Amino acid sequence: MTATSQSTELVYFDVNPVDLQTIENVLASASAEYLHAQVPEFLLDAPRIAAGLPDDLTRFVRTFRLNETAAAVVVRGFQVDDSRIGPTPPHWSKQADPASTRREEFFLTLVASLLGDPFGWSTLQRGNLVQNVVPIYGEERQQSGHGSADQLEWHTEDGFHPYRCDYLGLMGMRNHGEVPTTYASVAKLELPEEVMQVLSEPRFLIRPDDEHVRNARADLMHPRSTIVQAADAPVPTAVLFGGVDRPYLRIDPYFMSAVPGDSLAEDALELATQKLEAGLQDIVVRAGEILFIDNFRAVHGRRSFRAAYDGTDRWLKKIVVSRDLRKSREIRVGADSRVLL
Ligand SMILES: O=C(O)CCC(=O)C(=O)O
Ligand SMILES: [Fe+2]
Repeated sequence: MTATSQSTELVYFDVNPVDLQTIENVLASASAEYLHAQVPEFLLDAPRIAAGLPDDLTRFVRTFRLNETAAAVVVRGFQVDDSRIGPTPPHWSKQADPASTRREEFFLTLVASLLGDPFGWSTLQRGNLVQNVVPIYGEERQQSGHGSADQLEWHTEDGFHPYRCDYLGLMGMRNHGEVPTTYASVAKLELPEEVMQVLSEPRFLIRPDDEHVRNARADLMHPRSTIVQAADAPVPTAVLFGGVDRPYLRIDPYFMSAVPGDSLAEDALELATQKLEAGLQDIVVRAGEILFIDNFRAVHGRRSFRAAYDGTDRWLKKIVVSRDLRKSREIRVGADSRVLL
């Protein structure tokens, strides 16, 4: 069963009990055959395994990909056992027992593989394809998935980079406090023709966020990293691109400016920011739910919250997906590598 909302372009898919059993069977056989969701053999076989998922689920996700019928979708109904997944890790690298969320990661990765190729960044969580979004002590005010006290300002994921993801998946492990993810579709961007025109021209600079930059600068193996280049000398880009009737967007106001001296571009960016801000809505990703965001058609962020660091904090698993991994070949060590340098 699905429920659609035209105005927000957010569509829900509710997994029914029969389909849930089908999913459990698929995950049980995947668990028997593969060590975890990041081993190359599993990723290679993912399309075949995903073919065993319920037809209405695969059709729903494939329609999202091909027809761009929504800017975000939520798949809900999958169950996560709060006691079995273990405590919320105090740090992304410190999950007490990585195997405790193996089942959940298989499901997230399988559904993601219906959208394209999952990949990672060497500068984010050491290239992991499935990441932990958890609040980290001392990072409360960071603009990253590890902040809490400050809201995470809405953004295009890795908007500074030409090889940013087409889709971003967030799966709830635990979210007792119902801390919302924020979301706005590009459809909210109704602005006068001349403003849209300015936004469609390469008159804007987007810089990488601190986490990417810190790790890129520390990586002495790749001194000419595209991330360091984007930090030191960002190349002007357009906010809007793609179909003129239904454009895509690339925007991250917190790390962004108009090209210095271009006051028209500055005004246009301000107007676009206001429109998206006004259209921002909350989506609570609860345990077992997966929110997929079309990173070309929507922005997302997170509301602020108070972290307790007692093992019960909000915990999401995150995955990023490319429709065509080949285009990033110049910054991967091999054709078969899924990690962008
Ligand atoms: O925590 C969230 O809901 C969103 C986090 C986020 O934007 C990210 O990790 O890229
Ligand atoms: Fe994000």
